[in-house]
Amino acid sequence: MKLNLDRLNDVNNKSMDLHKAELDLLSQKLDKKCINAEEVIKDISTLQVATPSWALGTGATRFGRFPGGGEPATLEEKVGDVGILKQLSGQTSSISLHIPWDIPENAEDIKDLASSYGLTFDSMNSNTFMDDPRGANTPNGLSYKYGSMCNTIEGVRDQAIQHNIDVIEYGKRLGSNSLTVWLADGSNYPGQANFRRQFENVQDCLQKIYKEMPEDWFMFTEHKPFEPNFYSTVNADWGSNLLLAKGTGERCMCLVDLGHHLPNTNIEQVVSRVIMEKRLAGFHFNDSKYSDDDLTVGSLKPYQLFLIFNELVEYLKGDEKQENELAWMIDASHNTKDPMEDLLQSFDAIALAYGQALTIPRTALNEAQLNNDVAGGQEILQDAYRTDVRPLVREARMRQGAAYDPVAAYRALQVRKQLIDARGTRVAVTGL
Ligand code: AFD
Ligand code: MN
Ligand code: MN
Repeated sequence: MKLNLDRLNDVNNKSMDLHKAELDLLSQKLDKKCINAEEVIKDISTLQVATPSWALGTGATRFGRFPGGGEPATLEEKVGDVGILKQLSGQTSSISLHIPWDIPENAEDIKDLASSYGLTFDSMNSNTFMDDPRGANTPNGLSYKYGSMCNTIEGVRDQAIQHNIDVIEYGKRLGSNSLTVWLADGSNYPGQANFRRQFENVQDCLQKIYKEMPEDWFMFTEHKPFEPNFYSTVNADWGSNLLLAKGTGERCMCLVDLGHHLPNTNIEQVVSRVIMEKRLAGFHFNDSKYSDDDLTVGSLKPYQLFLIFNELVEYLKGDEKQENELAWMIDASHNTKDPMEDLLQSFDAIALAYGQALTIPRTALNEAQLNNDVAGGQEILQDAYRTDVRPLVREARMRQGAAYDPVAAYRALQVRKQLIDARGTRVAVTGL
């Protein structure tokens, strides 16, 4: 389904007078800080965030799922939904698939469909945290119950390696160039497993998968402190992740999922460290109160998000570059919201944090730090954070033909109703 852009323009036009006045005033304010609003708008426009195929349907917890209507039942429909998100936000132009939840049976057709919406395929996600729902594994007795790559049984490890190689093959056909590996591997009880053996097994498997990747591909390993294992996790933190990445190969990078840190972790410092080592893969954006809650980006800790983007802008505007382009993706689960609205809110929050960080006068910040001007440094950051940069984000969106206010436009255009009319109220999404 494609949206009628004339109607979108009508909705946008209602806000245009106010928008122009606000943009003008903000540009003047930024000018005083020697920040060029035009450049910030251009930078915001270039930040494209991938949509995960598993976030397009209502998420679930182990206590149940409360689905909405009109959710995508097929990969084709998911691609169509990302197309709508692109039209409304101008902030997403790729889709990230999870195998085996979204197997592209006919890769050429799916690729063509995606490009008809202006979409490409982002990182491919493997899944060895559950047995293949198609029942491929269990008849052999090769289950991931006690881990995949960390498993003591060689056959299970080989199966996990082969699965990842299969995922790379799907990705090659779709034009992707990276594999994201998140492992549930770990243990639930002290005494269950040997930390070192588990780590070495995982390292060995990653090396074997790495060898099968095309030379222009990157591997992203994603750490997480706990869940589904509650005593230990093999790739538990950024330190373990960095060890694994370095032990795997030059093109193995550390992915930072914002929800995968214990409460109060200084994530912006983690980001700085990983950048320092030239190993940052990119992000899985979300927000959380406790850990891995998978809530909407920026809904709880927008200042933290801004501080993370402060580190990123320092990197992006600096001279030292990594080999890989940073990968930006949302990884969230929407239990009580319309997933499309949640994603639109997330793109907006990311663009806002980026926009705010772009308005930090970096020379002045550096000087404050060198002179130990503690209050001064804080003033500089907070002034940028408290500047309402929404006019810049809106302008960036509208220059791409997208909405002034994506959620309001989504509602005004009655997108969910149109999807329900087309697909009915059935629910068949795959994912967690
Ligand atoms: C996990 C991770 C990871 C994984 C996803 C599956 O965040 O990125 O692919 O959930 O839904 O917690
Ligand atoms: Mn994630
Ligand atoms: Mn997660």
